[in-house]
Amino acid sequence: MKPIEEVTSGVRHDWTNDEIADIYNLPLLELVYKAATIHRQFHDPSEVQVCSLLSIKTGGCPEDCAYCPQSAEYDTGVKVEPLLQVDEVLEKARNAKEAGATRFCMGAAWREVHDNRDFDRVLEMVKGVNDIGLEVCATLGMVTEEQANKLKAAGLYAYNHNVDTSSGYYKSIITTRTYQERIDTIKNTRKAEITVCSGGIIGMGESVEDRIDMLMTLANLDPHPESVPINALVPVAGTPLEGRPPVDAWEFARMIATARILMPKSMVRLSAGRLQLSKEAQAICFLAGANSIFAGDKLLTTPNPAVDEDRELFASLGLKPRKAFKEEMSSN
Ligand code: SAM
Ligand code: DTB
Ligand code: SF4
Repeated sequence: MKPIEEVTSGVRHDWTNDEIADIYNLPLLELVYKAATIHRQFHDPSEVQVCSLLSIKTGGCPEDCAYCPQSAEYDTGVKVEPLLQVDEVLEKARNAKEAGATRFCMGAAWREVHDNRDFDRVLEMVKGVNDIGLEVCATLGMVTEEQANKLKAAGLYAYNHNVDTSSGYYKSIITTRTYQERIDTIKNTRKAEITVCSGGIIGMGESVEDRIDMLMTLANLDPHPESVPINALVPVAGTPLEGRPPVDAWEFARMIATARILMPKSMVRLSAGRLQLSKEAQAICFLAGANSIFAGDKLLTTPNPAVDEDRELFASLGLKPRKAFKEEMSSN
């Protein structure tokens, strides 16, 4: 094994499985220390990006993602709703900005984008949110390069499309689209010069090997995704994963720390699952290099910590919200 200083120096896109496993399996405090050290080289450790999430089209999705309360395959009690109106979305965006968010992410329960009036409406939403002065992000399922170009022209800053898990475990979680299709969508958004937001979920019954494999996929994208959401499964009644035990906080911290070491310039987002984490566990994650969260009491359909609670947490830890549009797209 190479000394860790040698392994971790600079931004690399040629990580091997063994190198990542050696990092992931370091004694936890050693791992957190290394990650914190790298975090400080590339970021201001007192800054955390505050993102707001809004479901603009809820439920009734034709995909069968085993974790997802919005799949039409499962009876989860999520009400199917049509695409929101532009005005409604812009009002939520203004409220999010007032509450301190700098990035606004709009999610649609779609398998893919279709070139229809709904897409035109989403383009209007993107334009409107951008005009408000927020970093606009969207997660709409698969997109072609042409659709990505339209989103870029409307002012889209980032596109979220997660790889979710390892290529091997993926087939146990989703059967209605392939891993390669996910990678292709990421490439299409990259070609359109939209920043990439891509990460995954832990706690779905995957092995540590699967987690390492997923991190290798992300860390060997060139350039790295500018933002990497790490989600802990929110088990939802009615989905095939409803009975999964909660993710161990130390495992979550290991994922965050390893992602930070592998992708030193990227924003690492402590995403879904924060309600299952204590304040102390979240603090370890921030120390280990997490520098972005979703704020607001709802994610897309599931609950998230209240804004006031996060404000208190930031105050206790001496963290401050990061400004919008800060030095992304720079040789990740
Ligand atoms: N339909 C689009 C897609 O799948 O790309 C966009 C929305 S989808 C809800 C966005 C991401 O949310 C998924 O890729 C998954 O990583 C995450 N997600 C969905 N349900 C989740 C859950 N129960 N727990 C944790 N993460 C979840
Ligand atoms: C991401 O990685 N996590 C967010 C965002 N990207 C779109 C979504 C989390 C969804 C959690 C389940 C729900 O609220 O429906
Ligand atoms: Fe649909 Fe996205 Fe949920 Fe999969 S994760 S079922 S594609 S909304």
